[in-house]
Amino acid sequence: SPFCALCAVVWCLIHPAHPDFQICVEGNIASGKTTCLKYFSKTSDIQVLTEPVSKWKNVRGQNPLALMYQDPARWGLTLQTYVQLTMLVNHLSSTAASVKMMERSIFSARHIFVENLFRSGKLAAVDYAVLSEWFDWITSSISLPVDLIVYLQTSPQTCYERLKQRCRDEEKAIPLEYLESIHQLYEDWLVKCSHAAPPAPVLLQVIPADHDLQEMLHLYEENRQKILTAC
Ligand code: DGT
Repeated sequence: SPFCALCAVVWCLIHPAHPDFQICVEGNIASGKTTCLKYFSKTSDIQVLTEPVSKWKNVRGQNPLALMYQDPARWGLTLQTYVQLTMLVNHLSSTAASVKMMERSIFSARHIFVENLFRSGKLAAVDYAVLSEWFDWITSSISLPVDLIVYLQTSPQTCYERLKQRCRDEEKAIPLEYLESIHQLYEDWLVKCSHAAPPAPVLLQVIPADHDLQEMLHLYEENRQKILTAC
């Protein structure tokens, strides 16, 4: 009856479809997350959400990503505020698929990138405090479940070479040391669990990701079954 159809629409609006299983793909800059997501996007019933990097390069005509690389002390807070918003949107986006796979997360934005800016002296203590307050409030007030983290573990040198090859304008000035710091923070966060706990309870799947494309596709194929079993 029309009444039931109306009820169904209202019910769907109040309870947007949540996937049963949420996966975040994590790893250093140019570790191959996009290739990994592209591979899994071919699996039926997995919805893939890529990192909203195009938004960071163009928000109402402004490019906060480029500004952050030019002058992190001035624009770090601006970029991180926007990254946090776009990540929150991705965490909350509903999907009809039973598995959602997203590139990075609000957690790595905070525990890797904000932390790195602060520890390298490029984020003022007050900016760090404000970003941390936002993050703590968001993650304690809103349910952002993550069931599995796929960590693409690379050497910073490999990422540096891939970065030079892809030649993105914003990333031209990234030195090897930057990738080394990001790598160290990822290892501390996900492998040693020493500076912040991963979102709990979460499964961790580490995939060695220094290999060439062909070998990586092979590894994804091998890991696909493990990941789908975990779901
Ligand atoms: P992939 O596929 O592993 O090569 O990864 P991409 O290039 O698709 O994405 P990724 O992780 O390299 O991020 C794009 C750019 O955005 C890169 O220059 C790093 C930067 N980025 C990502 N998240 C954050 C963040 O939270 N803060 C800062 N400062 N930069 C970020």
